Amino acid sequence: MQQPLTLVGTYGSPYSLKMRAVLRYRQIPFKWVIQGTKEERALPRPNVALIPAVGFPNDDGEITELIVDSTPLIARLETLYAPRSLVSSDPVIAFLQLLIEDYADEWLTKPMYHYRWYPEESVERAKRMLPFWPGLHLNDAQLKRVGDDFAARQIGRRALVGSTETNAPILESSYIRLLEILDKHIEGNDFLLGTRPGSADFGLFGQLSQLVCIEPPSTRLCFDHGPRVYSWVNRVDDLSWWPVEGDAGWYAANELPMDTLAPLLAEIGDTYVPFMLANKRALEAGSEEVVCEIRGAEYRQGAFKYQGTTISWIRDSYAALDNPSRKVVDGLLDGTGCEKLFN
Ligand SMILES: N[C@@H](CCC(=O)N[C@@H](CS)C(=O)NCC(=O)O)C(=O)O
Repeated sequence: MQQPLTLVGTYGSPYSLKMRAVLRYRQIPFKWVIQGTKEERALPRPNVALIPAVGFPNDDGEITELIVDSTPLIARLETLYAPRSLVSSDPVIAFLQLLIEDYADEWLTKPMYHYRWYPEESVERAKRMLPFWPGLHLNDAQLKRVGDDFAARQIGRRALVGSTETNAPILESSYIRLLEILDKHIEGNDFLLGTRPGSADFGLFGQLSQLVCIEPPSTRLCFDHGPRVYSWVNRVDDLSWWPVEGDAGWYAANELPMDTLAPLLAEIGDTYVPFMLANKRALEAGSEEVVCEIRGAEYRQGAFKYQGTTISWIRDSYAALDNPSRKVVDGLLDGTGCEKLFN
């Protein structure tokens, strides 16, 4: 029998739930370990202090190292397990998966963090929820101390992610537009790019697992602007039952439902793209601040090194497309704003 992987994460971590949903869908055996428990402390430290962290067992079933970062982890799983792959053999579809996944991981995470740590209602709720995940038996005094400390630390990081008073309308309207776009898409489709899920679905799922299910203000918005998204999120959490045959189930590029995908690409082109480009420019210029225009409004935040790396993944994957596939991708992205990533 295959030795199970170990997945360290927690319920309030979008990337952890993304990773857990991938493992469930792919029917890869794993053991879920909640961050901050004694079971987690018995494991080796991961290469970077982040969750999710995945432990790959050696031949004796021992976990000797834990590795972080969901996108490369998903790619590593592709090399280890064949069934129920997240990657289409069509390079066009594979490229779109990566682009949409990165939008979710690097942009949608901003509204996610914002709705958790900006509205007073969310903060009060988070303080009474997050500490119990690792410490179910905390008493009331411990709950207060842990909740207050955690909230103070996370609120202190808000500006790093872009959750500031001036950016608030940009992040909030971007989340609402995404709900409306996804709601229409889900009305006619099971997943983003096929009748089977790919990394785009799991990336969106991760952030939405928090936005639509945990924080009260963003949950209310979901029912006002995209009620189908709520059930879709419930579903993607565990797709172990979803039937998949071989490589079947991906849309061909010429049968993509562009009536609902074009608005999604345009939304990505309006938000993620100007931010990612400005961030890259800031990093190259050695500037600490990113300033860009998003749908006519000024957006500011600190430069972020990691997103300088993920934009390179997208560019490399675009550069690796064969000529006919690149032409198809160019046709799909033309006029959405996403093409600016490659100019
Ligand atoms: N790019 C990483 C991001 C992981 C990440 O940012 N994890 C957050 C929790 S969702 C974290 O561990 N933050 C460090 C902390 O809270 O101390 C991935 O895709 O896995």
